[in-house]
Parts: sequence; C-alpha cells; structure tokens
Amino acid sequence: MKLQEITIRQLKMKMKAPFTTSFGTFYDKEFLLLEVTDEQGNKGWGESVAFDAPWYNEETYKTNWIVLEDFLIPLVKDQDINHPDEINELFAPIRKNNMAKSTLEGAVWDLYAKRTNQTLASALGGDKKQIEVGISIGIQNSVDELLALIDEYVNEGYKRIKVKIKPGWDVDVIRAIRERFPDVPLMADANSAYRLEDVDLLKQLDEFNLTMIEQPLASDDIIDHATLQKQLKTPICLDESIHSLEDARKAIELGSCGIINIKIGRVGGLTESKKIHDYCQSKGIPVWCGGMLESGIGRAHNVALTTLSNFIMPGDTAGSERYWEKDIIDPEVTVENGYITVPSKTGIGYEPNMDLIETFTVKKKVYKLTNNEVVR
Ligand code: OSB
Ligand code: MG
Repeated sequence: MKLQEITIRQLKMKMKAPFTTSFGTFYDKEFLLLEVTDEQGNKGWGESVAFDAPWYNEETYKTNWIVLEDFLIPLVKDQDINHPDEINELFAPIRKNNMAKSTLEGAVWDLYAKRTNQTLASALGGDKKQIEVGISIGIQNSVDELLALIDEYVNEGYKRIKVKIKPGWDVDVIRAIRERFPDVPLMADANSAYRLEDVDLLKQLDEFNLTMIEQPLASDDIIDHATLQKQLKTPICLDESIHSLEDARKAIELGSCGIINIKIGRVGGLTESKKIHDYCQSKGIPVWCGGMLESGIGRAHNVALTTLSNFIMPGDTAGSERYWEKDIIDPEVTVENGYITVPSKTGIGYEPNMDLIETFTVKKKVYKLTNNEVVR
C-alpha cells in the first residue's frame, strides 16, 4: 500500500469528571488524531496518547505533531508498505518519541486490517470474542467519595478496581477499601510517587491481598524496583519504565516486576506491543493493557490488542461513558458485566463520528504524500 494523504487533527474534549494521579489532574483531554488514506481510498485512524504536559513521559501532543511532520511522515512517504510491521523498522532511526510513532503506526494497522478485510484484532493475531476489563479510579477528595465510586463500578460489573496512591493517600485508603470490599480484585498505581527508602511503608500494603502494585518507583528505574520486589510479597507491575521489548527483557531478567502493563503509545506502537506480549508469554509473565484516558479511537486499538492470549489480567480499558458525555466513535465502547464485546467490523471496528470530531477539532492540517514534497 502507498499512503496518499495524512490528516492530523488536534482535539479538545471535556472529561466528565477530573482525573487525578500522583503527578497531576486532568480536566480536559487535548490530543491528536491521525487519519491516513491509501491509493484505494481506504482510511485508517490512530490516536496520540501524549498529554498536554510532559508529566507521564517526556512527550506532549505538540511534540508529537512536530516529530510526525518533520520526521515520521517523510519516512513513510513513497514507501510501498506490505505490512504494518515495516513501519516499526522505518521509524527505527528516530530515537524514542514512541507516542508520536504509535500515532501513525496505529493508523497504518487500522488501514491494513481494512484493506485485508479483517478486524484489527485478527490482523494482530487475537481471537478473543470479548475482553475482561477493570477500571482505574483517580485520587479523590475523601475516602468516602472513593468508596462510593468503587461501589458504583463494582455494581457495574468491572472485573478489577485500580486506585491511584501517593504519599499521604495510601495504606489507610487501601485498608478502608479492604474493610468495605474484602474480596474485590484490587490493585494500586503509584505513578512513580515513592523511593526505595519508602520500603517499610510499601511493605504494609502486602497485607491487603492486592493483585499488584503498579510503578511504585521512578519512571526510569528497573534496578531499585528489583531490590524492592525482593522485599514485597505483592507483585510489582511496571508501567512507565517499559518503552520497548528490550526494556521488558531487562526488567524480567533483573526480577524488577512480575507483571507488565502494555500501553501501545508508550512502547511505540502495536508491533512492539505484540513483541512484548509474545516475549512475556514465553517467560510466564502476565500482561494487561493500560489506558491513557483515550478517546474512542485509541480505546478501539486497546480493545483489539487485548484480544491477544497473554492479556490474562483485566486492563484499564473502561467504557466510553466513564470518560465522555459522548465519545467520537459509533457505537461507543460499552462494558457489560465487566466485558467488552470485540467489534466484528473490519479495522478498529468502530466508525469515527466525523461531526463530533469536527466539533472537537481546534487545529487541523492535511499532508499530501503524492507530490515531490510533503505539502504542509
Ligand atoms: O498510570 O495508568 C496510568 C491515566 C493517566 C496517566 C497515567 C495512567 C492513567 C490511568 C487511567 O491509570 C487509565 C485509563 O482509564 O485510561
Ligand atoms: Mg500506571
């Protein structure tokens, strides 16, 4: 396939409720969508999961736009692409900027699945008909508010509850949750809020039967996590620290974690996600699919990836209505009894709602790849 045209849109969508992590609060979601068109008029869609500020990693949606325009789009121009795995190789000379890479790579995967008349899930090699999902709940103003939210989501059927923790909002909060919900599958995500010196505090979490503790230590660390894991009964799950198959291999060899959270954007795309999935499977390390408060486009990619067989723990891919008054895909992603039914239409399987996309678009640029130069 030869890519003819790429459209990048910057969108701003209001979140139904603010989402607070140890590193900050999200009120609105600003992000990029990328639409690619081939020589037959087929279209593929990708989403940049980079945030508006470099809190979670070093990227922002604005740096993604620059990297796409200056480096990544020129690398795909005039290429005859047989399979989306080739994108990973074409982008290899560009260091990091994984979320920028994933935006375009994801769109090419959707396009490829549509051209070959299959779902994105089956193009990736997944065959689950439904996926099991959990929900991630941000830091709240009070423990009572958090307990009320957990109650609501448990009743909706979510298969696992994840809560965010940070110093001052940790052991007592988890204890209160356990008193009220003794059996609910529960985990805690620290988003790098602790240091190895906090080991005694983190060890207190061992008594609450958490399925895992996610990214307790620094976002670039795998050494201290290995030291910490030896002292904890609860498995550590790495999120921020894993950017590639190589990172996953090193973390597993060092014993830095027992579980890995795969986020497509963080690792540079679906091809790398699949490689990490396959490697973890060969090592007996379970994986699950993380979330970045995505719109329906990114959410659809997460659903497809989660159909791979080693995604054996519920992910953070909650239903559209948990984030948005109205999501930008038709139908929206819906959760019933803790399951999302994998769509059967080709590609990502959900239709982009162009009216809503236009409504939320604040900036847009079309790149024609057919001329001698990339037109800006
Ligand atoms: O660490 O998984 C994380 C949200 C923003 C930034 C980082 C994270 C999260 C979440 C929410 O946990 C996942 C979601 O519901 O999309
Ligand atoms: Mg996380």
